[in-house]
Amino acid sequence: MPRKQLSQRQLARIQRQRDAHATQEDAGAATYRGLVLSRFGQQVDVEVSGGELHGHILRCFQRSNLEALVSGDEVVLQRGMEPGAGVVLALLPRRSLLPRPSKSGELKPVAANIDTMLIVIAPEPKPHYNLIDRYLVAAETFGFRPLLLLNKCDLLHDAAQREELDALLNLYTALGYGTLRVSSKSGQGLTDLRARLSQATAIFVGQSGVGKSALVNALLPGAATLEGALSEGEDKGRHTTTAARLFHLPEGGRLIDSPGIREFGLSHIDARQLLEGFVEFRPWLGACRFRDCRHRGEAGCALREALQQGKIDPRRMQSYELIRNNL
Ligand SMILES: Nc1nc2c(ncn2[C@@H]2O[C@H](COP(=O)(O)OP(=O)(O)OP(=O)(O)O)[C@@H](O)[C@H]2O)c(=O)[nH]1
Ligand SMILES: [Mg+2]
Ligand SMILES: [Zn+2]
Repeated sequence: MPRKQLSQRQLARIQRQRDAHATQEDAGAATYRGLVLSRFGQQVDVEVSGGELHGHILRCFQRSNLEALVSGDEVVLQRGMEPGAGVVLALLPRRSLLPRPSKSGELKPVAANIDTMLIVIAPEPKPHYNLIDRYLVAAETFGFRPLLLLNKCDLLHDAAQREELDALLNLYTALGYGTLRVSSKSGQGLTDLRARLSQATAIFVGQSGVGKSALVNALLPGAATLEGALSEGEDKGRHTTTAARLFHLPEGGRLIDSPGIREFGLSHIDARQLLEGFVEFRPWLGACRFRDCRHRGEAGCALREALQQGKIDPRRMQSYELIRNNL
C-alpha cells in the first residue's frame, strides 16, 4: 500500500523546522558571499568575500535543502552563533562540476567551477595511460581544459625511462593537449605553469604520490600543504591528501589540491560521451557502414579503419575499449 503523501505545505513546514534547527539562522542578520575552500564531513570552510568579514574563513553548516557543497563552490552565507562559525544559505549556479562515482556507484561531486584540470604524472609512481585517458574523457565531457604535467623531472636520469615518458607526452601533444615538464623540487617549469594558471581555477588530479601537494607548495610557499613521503615505503606516516582544498595564487588564479586515486570511474557517462571524449575519434563518428556500429570489429567500421591506417593510436584504442568494457 502506498504511504500517505504529505502535502506540499506539510513538507515545507518540516523543511523549515529542520533548517531552523540545523542552522539557527537569524532572519535579520547580514548575508555574505563566500567561496568554499574545503569540506570536512558535514561542514565546509568558507572564505567570505566582501563586507566587514572579507577574507575571514568560517566553518559552516549548510542548510539541509542544499546539495553537498565542494571546493570551488560560490555560496551565500550568514554568520553563526559561535565565533568563526557560519551557515550556508544558498549555492550560486555552478559553471562546471567534476563528479566522481564512489565504489558503490553513487555520484559525488569533487570540485566546482573548475576551468583547468592538471593531470599530474611522474616517473614514480609509474603512469598509466588508462588513468590519463579517463581524466581526459572527464575533462572533455564536463568542459575543463586539460594540461598534462610530468612532475619530478629531476629524477629522470635513466635514458630508457626518459624515452618512455617522452613517447607518452608526445602522444598527447599530437592529440592537441598541452603538456609541461616540471619539478616541484628543482623548480623546473614552474614559471611556465604559473603563467598558465593565472585567472583560472585549476584542480590537481592524479595518482597518490605523484606530487600534487608538493606542486601546490612549490607554487605557493605559504600553503604548507602536507606532502607524503614515498621514500618511507610504508603507508604509516604518509601525509596523503584526504580532502580537496582550494588555495589562492598571488597572480589571481585558484588551485585545488585533491586526494590521489588509483581508479577514476566513468560509470556516470554514456557510450556516446565516451566516444566523443576521445578527441581523435570525432572525425570518424557517424562514418561507419552500419548506423548502429558498436566498433567491435564489424565490417565497414570507420574507427577500425582509422586505427589500421595509423590515424588512431593503438594505445588510445586499447584504453577506450577498457573503459567501454566496464561502462
Ligand atoms: N624528486 C622529487 N620528489 C618529489 C617531487 N614532487 C614531489 N615529490 C615527492 O613525492 C612524494 C609525494 O608527494 P605528494 O605531494 O605528497 O604527492 P600527492 O600527489 O599529493 O599524493 P596524495 O596526496 O597521496 O594524492 C613526496 O615525498 C614528495 O616530496 C619532485 O618534483 N621531485
Ligand atoms: Mg597530496
Ligand atoms: Zn564503428
